Amino acid sequence: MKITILTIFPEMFEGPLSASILKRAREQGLLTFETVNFRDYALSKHKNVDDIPFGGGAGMLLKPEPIFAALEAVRGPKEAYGGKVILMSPQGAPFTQQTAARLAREQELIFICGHYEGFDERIRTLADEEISIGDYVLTGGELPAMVVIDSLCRLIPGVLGEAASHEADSFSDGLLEHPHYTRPREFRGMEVPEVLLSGNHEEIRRWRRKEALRRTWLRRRELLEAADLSREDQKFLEEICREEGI
Ligand code: 9D3
Repeated sequence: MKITILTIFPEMFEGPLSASILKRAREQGLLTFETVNFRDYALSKHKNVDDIPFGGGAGMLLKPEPIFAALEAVRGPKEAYGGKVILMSPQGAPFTQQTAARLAREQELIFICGHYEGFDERIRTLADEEISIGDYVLTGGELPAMVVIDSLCRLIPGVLGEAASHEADSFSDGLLEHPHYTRPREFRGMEVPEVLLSGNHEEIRRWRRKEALRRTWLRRRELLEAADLSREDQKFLEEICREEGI
């Protein structure tokens, strides 16, 4: 996959793209990144990328010309270019695992990141999609673009090992995960549940499923509405309600 990022802060991407999984994916040739500083495409002497709003009001808005020019330089003169353009914006569609899975199938993606401020409305015409990572205000679209890139990269075949890619399936059952334990068996008086040491795989499966349901019920009850629950799950939930005094 080729990822191009339009931003006036290309240095913000250097660290995240050069560590851990993303670093390895680049080294393996599974991903290529290019950052384009759209300030380089500003027309004015002072290289302004923003301006005051028509009609008045506080704050500045990103001007259309530098972003249009940068995108045209990236895509070349033709409209034949296949890369999907994603505008990072607080007004975008909420980002989910489903969005990540869909974007992970693309060959090329272009992210447009604003900083501090809003966009001139005409910039929206460049975008195939507009994405927000949640209802909180950040200083720019750069960290949100990194969040989207990080989550979709790990879904590209070959980026994660075999074991880790199976784990993607478990997210799709829509529940929070059961508790996990590693050695030692006892740590500062806290013991690993006996069932996990039993070697009884059916018992372990049942315990894990029930504890996944318990955690989801206690922390994210709304997820259970959408989950596909078996008769066994219903029985576990009744037990959980009794155990938790609900
Ligand atoms: C006063 C209006 N502001 C919106 C609440 C303007 C504004 C502030 C900050 C517009 C953009 C930004 C910077 N944020 C992003 O560009 C952004 C973002 C976010 O702040 N939260 C969640 N997802 C995203 S994606 C891009």
